[in-house]
Amino acid sequence: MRGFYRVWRLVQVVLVSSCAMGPSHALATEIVSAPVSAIVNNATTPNPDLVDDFNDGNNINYWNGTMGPMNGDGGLITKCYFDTMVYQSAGRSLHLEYSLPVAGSWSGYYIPLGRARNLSNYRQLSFFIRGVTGREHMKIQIENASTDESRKKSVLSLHDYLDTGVTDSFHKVTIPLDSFANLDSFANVTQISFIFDRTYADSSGFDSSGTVFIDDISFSATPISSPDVLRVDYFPDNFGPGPLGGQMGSGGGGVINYVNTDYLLCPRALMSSYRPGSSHFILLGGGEKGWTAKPCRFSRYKKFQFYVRADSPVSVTIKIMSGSNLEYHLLVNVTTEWKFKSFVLTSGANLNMSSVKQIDITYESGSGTVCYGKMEFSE
Ligand SMILES: [Ca+2]
Repeated sequence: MRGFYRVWRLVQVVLVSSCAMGPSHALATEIVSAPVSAIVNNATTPNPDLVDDFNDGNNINYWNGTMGPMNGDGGLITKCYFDTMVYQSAGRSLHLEYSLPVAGSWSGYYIPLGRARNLSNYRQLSFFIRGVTGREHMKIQIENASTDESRKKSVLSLHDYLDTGVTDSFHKVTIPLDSFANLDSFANVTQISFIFDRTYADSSGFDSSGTVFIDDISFSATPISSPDVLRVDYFPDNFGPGPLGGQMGSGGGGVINYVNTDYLLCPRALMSSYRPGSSHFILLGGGEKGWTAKPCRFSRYKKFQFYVRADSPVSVTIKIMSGSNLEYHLLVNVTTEWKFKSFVLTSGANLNMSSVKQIDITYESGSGTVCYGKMEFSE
């Protein structure tokens, strides 16, 4: 991605004026072209979990990674360290202004962690974000140093973890590291990236250009809640890949729609239109372009739960699938009222929670619609 750097520098000369549209002193923090040796990171690291708060206004974060913008396939981006739009009352934030003028274009910002880091004791990644119009979008990617090309990157969508959506005030985004399910290890993590993707914007009705401010990127060993949950999907967008980074699809004539007219306690619901023998699958990991589920170490989680209702009563079989072709079948009786369903998951003859790969929803008979909301694993 750094191959784009030379092109980026040319683009930046043109775009830098858009950064200058802010307060004039904001432009003074634009030092992307400074040689690394000239940058002195003289700020004292506030705490060891903080990757960067951007307060020192330079490209080297507290974990000693040199950060920068990236772009491709026609996407553009410009960045500043902005000192009037910050999460805390003082300092600076990362200001990213992206433009994705053609189909397939993307841009982003990479945040290396200095070297391969063992994050095994951390539970979550968090940062603060605000936008301008409320129609901004973003993806978050984590990479490791794996030799397995198919498992060294995991990319998730911001809106799967920001129930308010982006607004013109700062919101904290917290993502369990377990959600980056496509990664095969957290013992060798090398980089975080923020990515703006035209394909995703188009599919979910977001603007193709926008501005976001990001602050206080941090890891934490503290669980988000007790019991902690891992989102399978809350269905906030029209994008197939969900909060665990895998694809969703249908077989046997089943149809999936994401609806905001029939929901409970979540932004939207998954509406499943079924007929005898139809099914849906949710892959865990595998990425946006992959169709192979990846075994995930979810031993921490003891339950699978969701909200569900149907247009007429129906029995649904949900299959939790794990390595060695194990399948754990849950029989769910669905009524016309929204109900919360929670099932205890126990590793045994039919399930291995250290290699969970896929969730299948299957219907043996009948036809109609079933809506699902807030599907998750829970401790
Ligand atoms: Ca800051």
